[in-house]
Amino acid sequence: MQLYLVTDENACLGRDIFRVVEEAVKGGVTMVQLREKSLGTRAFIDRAKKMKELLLPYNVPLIINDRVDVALACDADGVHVGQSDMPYKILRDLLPPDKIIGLSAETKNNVTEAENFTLTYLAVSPLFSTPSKTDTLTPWGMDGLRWVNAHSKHPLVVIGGLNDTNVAEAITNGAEGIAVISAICSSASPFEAAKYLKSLIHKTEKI
Ligand code: TZP
Ligand code: MG
Repeated sequence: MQLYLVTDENACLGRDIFRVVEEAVKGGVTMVQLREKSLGTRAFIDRAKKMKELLLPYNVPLIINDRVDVALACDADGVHVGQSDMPYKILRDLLPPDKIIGLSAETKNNVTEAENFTLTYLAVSPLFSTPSKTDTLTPWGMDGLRWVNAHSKHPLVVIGGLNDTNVAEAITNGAEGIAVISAICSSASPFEAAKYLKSLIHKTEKI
């Protein structure tokens, strides 16, 4: 989950979503979340199956946003849920135990409650405000990230406004994973963007 690409077809500048994802994976993306807010169930499953096939040879896990049924249907590697999606306890019962579960925390209460859960990662969401998702609560900011890091047992992913100017600071303040939409999907070269972000992550981890 070091460099975690979250898809948004609308952010891909008219390019084919599979091409964008494959370029990004070649550039160093380590996990992909298929996030589809307007596809019907059948189209979502078709796209998820195709994405899984694409990612398989690269050994990159596929996470499905929101929809446990879609994740089960395509045997994805896991599910990402937010605070208004399926509750953790039900999700845990529905998913095979080896599957990845990621949860977004938007408030301190969310973080405290998540201490009772077994998660693969907790997403600090949003780290910064972003045009890619506007129905969010107050951004955590770096101070908030430090607070979460001090109060959570889970590996942390940061999402919202991450780009080459702030990944290093996010890692220094406790992020294990950097999740992005626009910094890769809307880049002129998703390959180069991913490669550069990955190099910044590696450089920071060595310090
Ligand atoms: N959840 C919280 S912020 C966000 C999501 C899906 C959007 C992140 O997009 P970007 O373009 O990387 O800021
Ligand atoms: Mg959701």
